[in-house]
Amino acid sequence: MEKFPLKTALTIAGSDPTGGAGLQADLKTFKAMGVYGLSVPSVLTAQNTEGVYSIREIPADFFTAQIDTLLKDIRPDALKTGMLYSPEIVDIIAGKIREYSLRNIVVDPVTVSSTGVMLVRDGVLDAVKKVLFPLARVITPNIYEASVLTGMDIKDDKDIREAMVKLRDFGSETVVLTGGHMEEKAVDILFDGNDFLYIESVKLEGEFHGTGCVFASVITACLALGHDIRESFIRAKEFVENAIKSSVSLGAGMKILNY
Ligand code: PXL
Repeated sequence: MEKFPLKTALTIAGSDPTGGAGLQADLKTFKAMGVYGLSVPSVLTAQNTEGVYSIREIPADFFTAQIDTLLKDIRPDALKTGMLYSPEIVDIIAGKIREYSLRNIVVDPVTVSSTGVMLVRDGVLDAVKKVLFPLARVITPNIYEASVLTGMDIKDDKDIREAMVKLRDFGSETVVLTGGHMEEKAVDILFDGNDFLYIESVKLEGEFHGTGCVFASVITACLALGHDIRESFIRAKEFVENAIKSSVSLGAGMKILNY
């Protein structure tokens, strides 16, 4: 019967049947963080630990019906977007964020799978940049996505800082850049418009599926719980590091984070 103080977070993302990434990973992460997970699939994938084999869109009218039906009833404390396959879906989400006055928006500009398959149609990243970034509290591009979004060739720390300033100029409150590497360290960086906060960890050997999704989901859950962005970032880094350390090989391909 308890309704409060349970916090809720909504993920709008692609379905990944392995549960390593996408909507299923987001839901698991919300649960692990003590937040109630809501979910609307934006696209379906046929995939296993070795790769993404096929993608099916959710028709725009049915996507809209899922969102409206849910949001007329429940207002989430935070919203994360992941794989969005068409520019049309991106526009619908931006409209619904305004219509329902949603807050604590985390935009993960998903572009390619960990196995190198394109997860978006042409024009999606541009649409995400133009209409979703200005509504976001946090955007979480990795280095590759940051290069595509800024048109920069990011080689060193100076480039990283320049790219993060450019990314924030697209309109989000903050930028978190994931997957940077310096010597033997894995580095994630938060830029809030004034300061850069670097968090380093030891680079762990292996190929892991879903690290970006889980990272952005922890941030989303933390925002739903009322933490500030800095605290949410620190917790996300720690959570993903631990989940990588206990990752498992369930299939023949990439390891899946376990938590
Ligand atoms: O990790 C990016 C990602 C996001 N969403 C879905 C995915 C993947 C990677 O494979 O399948 C549904």
